[in-house]
Amino acid sequence: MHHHFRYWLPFLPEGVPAELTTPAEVARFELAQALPRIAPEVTVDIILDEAMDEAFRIQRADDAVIITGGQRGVLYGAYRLMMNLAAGEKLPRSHFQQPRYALRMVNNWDNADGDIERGYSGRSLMFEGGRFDYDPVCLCDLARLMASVGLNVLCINNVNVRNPAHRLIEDWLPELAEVAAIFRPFGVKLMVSIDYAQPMRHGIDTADPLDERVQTWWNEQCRVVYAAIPDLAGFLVKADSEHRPGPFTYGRNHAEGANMLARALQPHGGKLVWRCFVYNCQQDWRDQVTDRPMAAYQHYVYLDGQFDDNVILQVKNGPFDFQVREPVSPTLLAMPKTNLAIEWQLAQEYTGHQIDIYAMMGMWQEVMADLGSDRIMAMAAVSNLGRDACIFGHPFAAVNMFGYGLLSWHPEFADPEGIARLWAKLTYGLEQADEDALVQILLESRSAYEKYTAPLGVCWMVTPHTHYGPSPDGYEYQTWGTYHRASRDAVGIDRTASGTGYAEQYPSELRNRYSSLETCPDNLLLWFHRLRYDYVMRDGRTLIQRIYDDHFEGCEWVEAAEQKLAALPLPEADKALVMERISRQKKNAREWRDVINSFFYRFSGVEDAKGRKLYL
Ligand code: GCV
Repeated sequence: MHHHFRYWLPFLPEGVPAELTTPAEVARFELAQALPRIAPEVTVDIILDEAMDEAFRIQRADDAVIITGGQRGVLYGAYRLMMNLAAGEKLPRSHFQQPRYALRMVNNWDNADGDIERGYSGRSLMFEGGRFDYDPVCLCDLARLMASVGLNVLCINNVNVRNPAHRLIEDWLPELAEVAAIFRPFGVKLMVSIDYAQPMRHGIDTADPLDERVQTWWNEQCRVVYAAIPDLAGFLVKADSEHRPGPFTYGRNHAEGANMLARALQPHGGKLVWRCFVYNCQQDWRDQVTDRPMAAYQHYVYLDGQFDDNVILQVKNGPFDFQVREPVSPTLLAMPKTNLAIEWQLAQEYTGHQIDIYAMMGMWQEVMADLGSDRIMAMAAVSNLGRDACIFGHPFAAVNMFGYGLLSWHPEFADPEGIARLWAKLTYGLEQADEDALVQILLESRSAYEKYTAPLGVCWMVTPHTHYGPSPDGYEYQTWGTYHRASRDAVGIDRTASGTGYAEQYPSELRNRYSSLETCPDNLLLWFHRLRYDYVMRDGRTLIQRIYDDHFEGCEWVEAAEQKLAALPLPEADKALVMERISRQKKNAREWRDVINSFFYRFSGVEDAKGRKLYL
């Protein structure tokens, strides 16, 4: 199978020639090849209005269309128009769009040795063997995919910066500049993850942000970097997190740490994106007071207002770590004087490794509803791309990158069904009934996965390290702060005021919603509460029966989905891959069902009310 990276853009058979250097030129080239295929009667004029920057207006009089915008605006407008026409959507006479978020980032977790941390689509498209190693045509196609959904920043390496990736901003700058030149015509700027302790590789015996030698080193290094790549978007930093170096070593806080780097970037227009994934990863499981999800709030909220203007704090969508079900991170709701970015994970680390089908739009919608779109100014997502023939690993995982682009452009466009349908239409152009079947599978996939894995927001019952498949006690006696504390009577953690107090980190509406058993959503019950197995749920079932039922239902969904997929007329290569993956998903789901149900059966001793098989 080779997709040639077209995915949701099958009407663009030709790659964009390397000679084209501006987004407007790319827009014209793309329209010229797409229109004869999707709408031969339509003619398009492009009018540049630099002041409009990323915004665009599409005006239509019968078959004559005018796209007006800045350089990037006309490119986004052109892709938008092509997708509209290809999907047979009706165009309004005049249509204006501008992005809600200035930075719409993709974060690669690619290592210089070629593997990808939490990558499930093969090896890196960027690196191999400790150096840059890429196919420029592929990168160009990737840039096109990003631009087609409005994504404008690509951080090319893992936040865990391992030797020799630190060389990216040192002696690899000429190559980095070549990569930047591939992405530039698509309006995509590069970003680089840096090692906080990088000056220590150069004879400086500290990385203390208040030490003048450290500041001087970064100031000078930024000058060198920006001489090579004047439009580099900036740096991404994981500091004091999971054994990464950071300001805590020197008794400094994260505003001091981030601002030092931000000031080195500032003269060049660069941004400093600072991740807030900071918690104690060496907790004693006996410690019932420390509650890991509270950590980011404790480390950052008191610093609100102290970060420089070009600092952006990047906070994961939930306070743990990309679990199947998490409430919105309270840190995102508590820092009105700070630039914030939300971080999603398209890579399906805890959500099925791109073997299991898992469309994320429903999660985004729920989180954004609690967050509100104006708390943040940027979005980031960990990439799900790799070098496999299908760069998304699973053909359907493409919907997550596609949808993420639309979401980060403007949450107004993030309605789950709209995304699934548009993606399905563009990618496969199926008959209506088949499209409906596919869309339904996508929209139900998250809930199905949630049902057969850890129950009701309990999280973390995954196999340690790999994070695929069940292991109910895998993390229970470890140092990661990830406990369910199941006993023979009860499971879950009380995170209300009477417990760890985590719920107190929320503004009153969410605090009340989660703290009360009356209003806490079922799917977060065990996140916020410790409940007995005989606790009676709103629908009259006991907690233990709900756990059993969900696991049987989740598994049945996969079995039914396999049948439906078998009947779908997908292109041969996709079909083969989809069927291969769903059979693995079925195995996985059965394993989850039986392991989790047995786990709770053994503790509780309660039989399934419906008499289904549980394993002692
Ligand atoms: C890049 C989780 C993942 C790690 C990842 C980390 C992070 O802990 O398992 O692989 O490291 O999150 O987001 O920094």
